[in-house]
Amino acid sequence: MSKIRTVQQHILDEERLYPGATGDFTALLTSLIVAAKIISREVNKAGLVKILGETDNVNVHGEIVMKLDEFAQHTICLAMGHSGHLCVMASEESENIIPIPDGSKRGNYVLMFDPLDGSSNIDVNASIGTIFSIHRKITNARDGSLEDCLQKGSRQAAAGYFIYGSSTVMVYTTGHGVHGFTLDPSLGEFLLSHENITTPARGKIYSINEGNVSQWDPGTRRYIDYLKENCKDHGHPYSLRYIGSLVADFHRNLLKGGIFLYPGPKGKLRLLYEAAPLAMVVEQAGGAASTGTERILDVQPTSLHQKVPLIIGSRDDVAEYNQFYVDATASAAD
Ligand code: AHM
Ligand code: MG
Repeated sequence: MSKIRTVQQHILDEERLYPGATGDFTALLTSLIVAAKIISREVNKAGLVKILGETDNVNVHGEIVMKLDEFAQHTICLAMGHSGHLCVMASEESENIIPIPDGSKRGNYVLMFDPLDGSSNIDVNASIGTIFSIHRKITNARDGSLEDCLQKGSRQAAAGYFIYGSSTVMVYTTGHGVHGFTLDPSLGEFLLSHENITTPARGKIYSINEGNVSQWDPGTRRYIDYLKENCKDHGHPYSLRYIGSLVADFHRNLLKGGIFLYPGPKGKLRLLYEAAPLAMVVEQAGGAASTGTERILDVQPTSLHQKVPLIIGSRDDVAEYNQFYVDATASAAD
């Protein structure tokens, strides 16, 4: 029989790896987990909204009902703003940095998050998720600033996501491997279900929105054609799997192996809330993440909502894509 471990026990054990750790980090993640449990509960009720008598934005009590992505944003801000461990937050759903409320204790960590990634999938019952990225404060003032948020992904103290799917799963890393926990709704606890996740060096899946083919650069076009036409090079055909919900596409490829692409020229996905945290997770699992020319974790953020091309997944697949991209760029220059 496998051991039963809660996520809190696991995080405490990880924190003990750092001499002089205060327990703040464990407390921070614990607050975030509470927020995710509340979001998970609401996500699970989403399909019942109309049946239970809610119309448009008003429920049976005449109260205004928030959209789920707004609800997720609000819940995380409420749970984390008063946790005492953060100096500033930033979210995909907020234009500017989110200060810690007046009167609340300040801490030494910075939280960046996408409260409900893939939220256009709510109505069709597909998996969606919350992505998070945690940095240490680098400025000296009591409150954190934009500078604290605009750090390279390689400096993240921790990163991960919650996926609200057939079950709710949390995946996180603090730089010592990647671990997954499944929420047992009857206990209200995340239990260790995926210890030390490693992603296959090469996969059999590619995930891309092929409807955008007319906007792709030549390298991406050639690479996708190659996966379809020259699959004999890999000894197996590649299958296309695309949900259109990054957390869900990423999670599947992490476990099974494969490559997810949202290519340039500008990309759609955000560096701070989507690309960097998932890049830390995938690298810790043995995979890779690039823009086509640069490691995602080395990209210096210049603004809060900066977008990047994101090529992420199995190590050899990402390396092969990078080669196609570089070769196509070089031949266009000739
Ligand atoms: P969101 O954060 O507003 O939900 O947008 C991001 C989502 C990702 O989850 C997903 O990978 C991507 O958008 C899908 O985009 P597209 O519909 O263009 O394929
Ligand atoms: Mg998103």
